[in-house]
Amino acid sequence: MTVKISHTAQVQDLIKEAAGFNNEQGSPRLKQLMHRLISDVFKTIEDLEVTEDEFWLAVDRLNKVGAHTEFGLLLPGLSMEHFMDLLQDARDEQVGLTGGTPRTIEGPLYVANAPLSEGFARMDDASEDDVATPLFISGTVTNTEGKPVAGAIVDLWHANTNGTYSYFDQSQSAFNLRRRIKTDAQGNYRARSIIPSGYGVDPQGPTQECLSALGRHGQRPAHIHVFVSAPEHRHLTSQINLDGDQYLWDDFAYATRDGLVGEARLVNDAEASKAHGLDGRQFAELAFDFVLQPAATPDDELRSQRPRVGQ
Ligand code: MBD
Ligand code: FE
Repeated sequence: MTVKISHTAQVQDLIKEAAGFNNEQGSPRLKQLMHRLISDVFKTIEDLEVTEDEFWLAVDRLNKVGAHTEFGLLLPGLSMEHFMDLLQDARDEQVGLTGGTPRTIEGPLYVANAPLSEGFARMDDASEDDVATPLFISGTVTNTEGKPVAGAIVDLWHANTNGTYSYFDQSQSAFNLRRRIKTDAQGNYRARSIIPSGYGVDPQGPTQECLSALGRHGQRPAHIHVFVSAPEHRHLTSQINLDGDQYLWDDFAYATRDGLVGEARLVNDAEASKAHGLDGRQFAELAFDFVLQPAATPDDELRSQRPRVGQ
């Protein structure tokens, strides 16, 4: 019978010491979490006979992920951000909190404090007028009883035709394809934008290096992110994933969900095009409504405290 070194009293004491159990300073919560993490890593190393070379390779790769600011990208790729949603869904169901638009992951590319407008916003800076298909987005925010929610903030962000996001792609203008729109008295919001392309992980970066070593791609379907918030309603973090994309149900970040698929319907109608101020060319329409749950506590109205750009 082999004795597990990680289970000996000596190593158990060592883990407690390393996690700060032998002092009165610091954060009790961090100590609890770190104790568990160190224990699990030790078990993994011992059980799977992790070699010294593998251990230091992992350290090097984690350093690279951090140096490229890609932890917010790698972890959704390893399904962890989606798992947080699955956990919250299960907790909600246990207490009978159902209904409303499903949540799905925020992802790493939000920028806070996008320009705010009433009822309507044009989201694109016209820089892709020659190559992009104009997209008219519209919908209503209601509560779970079907009543319109006036004054809700619909905070939208999405990629350009290259699949890249302003701020992170410094070649784009500030807040391009990022807007906050307040719903009107009927709960309606409208936006003019462009059809985004799907997103792909930087093929040269450490996240794709890891995904490739797992035999996986780093592609997301074309999608539009959204936060919807309103007084007395529960904050919603979600996305509209566009129907017809080859990655719709093969998303490296596992964000597509039933109820979150939208159709950007192409319209070839010169009159309708001109009515939109276009020159008669093709455009697309996307109708998408959001249903908010009631907030049980004031905290429910707020998004997570995740550190974000721009706030
Ligand atoms: C994205 O655009 C995205 O939405 C997610 C979840 C991860 C990486 C890029
Ligand atoms: Fe995205």
